[in-house]
Amino acid sequence: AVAARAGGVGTPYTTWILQQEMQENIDGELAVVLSSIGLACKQIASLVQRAGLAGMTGLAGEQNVQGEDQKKLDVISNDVFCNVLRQSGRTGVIASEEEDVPVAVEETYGGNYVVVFDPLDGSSNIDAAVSTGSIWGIYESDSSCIPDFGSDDSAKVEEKCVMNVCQPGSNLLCAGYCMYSSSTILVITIGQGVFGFTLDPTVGEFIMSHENIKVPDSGKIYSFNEGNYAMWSDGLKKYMDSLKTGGKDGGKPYSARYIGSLVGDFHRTILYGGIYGYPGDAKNPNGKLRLLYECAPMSMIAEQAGGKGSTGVARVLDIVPEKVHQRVPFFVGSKNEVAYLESFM
Ligand code: P6P
Repeated sequence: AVAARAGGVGTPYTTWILQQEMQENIDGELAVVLSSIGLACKQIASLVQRAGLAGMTGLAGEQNVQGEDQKKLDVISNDVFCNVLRQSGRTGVIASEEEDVPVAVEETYGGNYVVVFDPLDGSSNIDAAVSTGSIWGIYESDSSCIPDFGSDDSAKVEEKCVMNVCQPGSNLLCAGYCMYSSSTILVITIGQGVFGFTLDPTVGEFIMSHENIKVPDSGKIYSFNEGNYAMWSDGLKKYMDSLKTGGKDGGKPYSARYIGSLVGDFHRTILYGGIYGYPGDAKNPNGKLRLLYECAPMSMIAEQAGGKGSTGVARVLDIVPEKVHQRVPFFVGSKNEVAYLESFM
């Protein structure tokens, strides 16, 4: 008889979820949400792979709450995530980069899960077929924020939903991303290490390819948009200049790698080591990336893999969001590079 693998390389994502439930690392409700997210990622992977063919590149003619032109695939990917989460019957509130305000899923609302996500980050790269990704985080619903749909007016419902999603990243039960690149890789943590699953298109299932990912303690790669150098703080300029002459311990200068798509830059950083950063600058003191559905989930993954996620002066996971689309300066990757950066800030 083939012994049931204990969740090692080669394990299908669906099987891994069931194993986590059997080992009581997650409950049945969360297992359903994780499975639904896997479905959303497969659907988006299929759309992204065919974007140029199915006439889905180009703008959707609208702007999102960030004032960014929405690409057709942004809108479609958001619909995909919202639909699978609603249909999972286990999601109470969803907050998306593409939604102005969090959305209460009324038919099942009540003590279920809060899911925050960026359905297709880096979508400005779609027309050039550069890697993009979906990012998500899952929280326990805060029972004190559950609207009373019978008596609360829409403003009260919205207020309670915002309170429910504005939880510190340290509360995250799960964080993950799916990278749509030369291969489609779903990376996830439920608080017990980080696992990577590569989509096998011949089977239509994610298969574990990376067991217990660990970020190297150091890595001589930095990933910043140096076009913003002139607007950076003196401390950050000194840090970057140091990396170009070997960094804290000297030696070989660091290499620059910048895709301009968070999920691609992050995935390379946790596998190869080094640091990815999107600092604040004179024009945008809080940088560009959003705390709730980009920096916090990525920081949970980084920490679970032995790395660090920092604003330069604080641990990202300790920050309590005040607004759903709040931005923070973001530095993530090998603990030595991030700690060295913090010493300049
Ligand atoms: P810049 C993509 O638009 C994104 O949100 C992240 O995926 C990416 O890391 C960053 O912005 C790139 O920003 O200013 O370097 O083009």
